[in-house]
Amino acid sequence: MYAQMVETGSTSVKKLEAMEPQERAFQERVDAGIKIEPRDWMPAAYRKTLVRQISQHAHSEYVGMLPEANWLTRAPTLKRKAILMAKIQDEAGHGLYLYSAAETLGVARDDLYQDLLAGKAKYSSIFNYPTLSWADIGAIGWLVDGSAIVNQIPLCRCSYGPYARAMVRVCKEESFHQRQGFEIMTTLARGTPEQKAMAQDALNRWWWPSLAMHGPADDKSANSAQSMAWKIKRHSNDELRQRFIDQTVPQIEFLGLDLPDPDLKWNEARGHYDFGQIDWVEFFNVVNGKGPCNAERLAARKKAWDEGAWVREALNAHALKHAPQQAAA
Ligand code: FAQ
Repeated sequence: MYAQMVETGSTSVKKLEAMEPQERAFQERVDAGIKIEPRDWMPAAYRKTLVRQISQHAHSEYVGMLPEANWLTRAPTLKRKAILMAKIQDEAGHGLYLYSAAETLGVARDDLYQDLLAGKAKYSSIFNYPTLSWADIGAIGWLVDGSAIVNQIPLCRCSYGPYARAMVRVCKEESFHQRQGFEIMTTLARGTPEQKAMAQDALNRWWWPSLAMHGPADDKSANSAQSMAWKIKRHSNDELRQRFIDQTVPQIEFLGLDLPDPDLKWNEARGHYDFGQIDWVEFFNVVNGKGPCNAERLAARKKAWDEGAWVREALNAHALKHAPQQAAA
């Protein structure tokens, strides 16, 4: 059983025999693949872990709109602009599903969001890098949404029902995002030498952050062991990172671009690609607020929140005005 097996990272997982009856019954339901729903009893730490992961995921979707929004006014054609606008709106929608899923755990969306604005909550490291050229929009769809899909497909089988169900639709939309990114890269890679060079530069810059986005190596991942025992996470960070690399290298070759890492080589014995060292110092700097765009991203979200105050006030006034009719109905 998972609860007895998993022991990675810096945490160890309580064994089934050591659990109180209620917790043991909960773990047995999880082990049997039965979904946990909002009104079911759950250990406080399971609830806390879900709130942490789902809210970080929601914040990532919201902040994640910003790097691509930078190119909305400069998309090369009207069609590209319409596609990009639809993609960015999808990301906002994903944020909304995820905040709703978090709310089923008894937390308030406003509180979670205020933690983000105050710089107290984490969001994905990947969104703290700048989008310097149009090719970056291709690279984000291809590599960032590509990484997100590898991570999120297993989340469709997460033990917590509302999170798992939200992920089903998110993954369908992410799949469109990944394809539109790859299509931009294909067009550039088959274009003029300057366009191909732009695609190569974007690949070189986004490759390593896309690998790091899967989280710290397993032996440094504080939460993995327990999250896997609870079947919130179905695979470790390193497993998903390797899966992403294995599926993406042939796509780089298809595009005719150079590999962004000289150590990327197929390892026949492992049945996987070997790859070079990820810069974990850079990763933790970015996670701790010291990445190239952290301050800019939070300032943009704060500005949007402040400028939306009148909308929230109007909605509240409208709701108050109609409350008596609604109560009567
Ligand atoms: N960035 O113990 P672990 C997207 C933190 S959505 C920042 O391994 P865990 C769609 C972690 O929170 C992208 N922090 O943690 C899109 C923990 O800190 P804490 C977001 C990170 O939770 C595309 C500490 O390090 N996806 O891209 C990162 O077991 C394009 C130790 O790590 C999700 O959120 C990181 N990369 O595993 C949108 C998916 N990695 O909280 C717009 C759901 C780790 O203890 C445009 N989340 N940390 O203080 C997950 O699957 C997991 O939370 C992991 C991390 C795998 C991200």
